[in-house]
Amino acid sequence: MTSNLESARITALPDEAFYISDFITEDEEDWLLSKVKAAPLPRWTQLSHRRLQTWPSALTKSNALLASPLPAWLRAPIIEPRFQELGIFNESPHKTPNHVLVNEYRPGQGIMPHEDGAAYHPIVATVSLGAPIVLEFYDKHIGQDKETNELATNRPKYSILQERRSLLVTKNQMYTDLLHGIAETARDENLGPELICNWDLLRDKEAYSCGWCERETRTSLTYRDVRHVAKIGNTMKFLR
Ligand SMILES: O=C(O)CCC(=O)C(=O)O
Repeated sequence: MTSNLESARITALPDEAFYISDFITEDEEDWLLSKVKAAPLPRWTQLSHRRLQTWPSALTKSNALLASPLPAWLRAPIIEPRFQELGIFNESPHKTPNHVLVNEYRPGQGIMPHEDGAAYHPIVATVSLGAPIVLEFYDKHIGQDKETNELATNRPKYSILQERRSLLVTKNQMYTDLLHGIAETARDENLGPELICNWDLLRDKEAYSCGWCERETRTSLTYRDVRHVAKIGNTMKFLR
């Protein structure tokens, strides 16, 4: 694994995105997937196109996080020591992530283009498990393409291929100015250096030499720093 985030920069993208293809080992991946699987069923929220675990808890209506540590299996070895060594959350208010969404996508499933919003400091660090997937970024502004008359948001502006065991970090303009989503498809297509912005940073380009990749179940761990953390005692006082 690289010890220098700068060498992982996706230079084709605006400020800022980084991709590390071998962020965790195969054994760590197996262990993390076993931890995701071991979570009791009520931990999962079944959505129409994916299922989701929220750690340590969902945000309140006012977008605050009730103070509570992340479970040990989401901290080591990902945050401690790897994020710390790379300084990934050095500029965020708590200098460390305090919230993790675990998303599971079966073939054909995805997530509509969306933004993560102001509840979080503008940085997301995503560890991918189980299978590769393409994450797409779209302009926020819905405009009409003069040549095709298509809505501009229909076509992704940038595509990033996330291999299993990789880390993707997006921050600043990549976070604030673009929407991101994952297509609901059973196969990611047109894979190659023209479309995939992080092509040069991939671990195994050969695997995509046919230009497509059949989807398999892919799980993501998305680490963020919620700006507003409420101490439980203060919240109780407020409720009274
Ligand atoms: O699974 C992913 O990589 C993306 C997840 C995502 O967009 C989100 O949690 O907001």
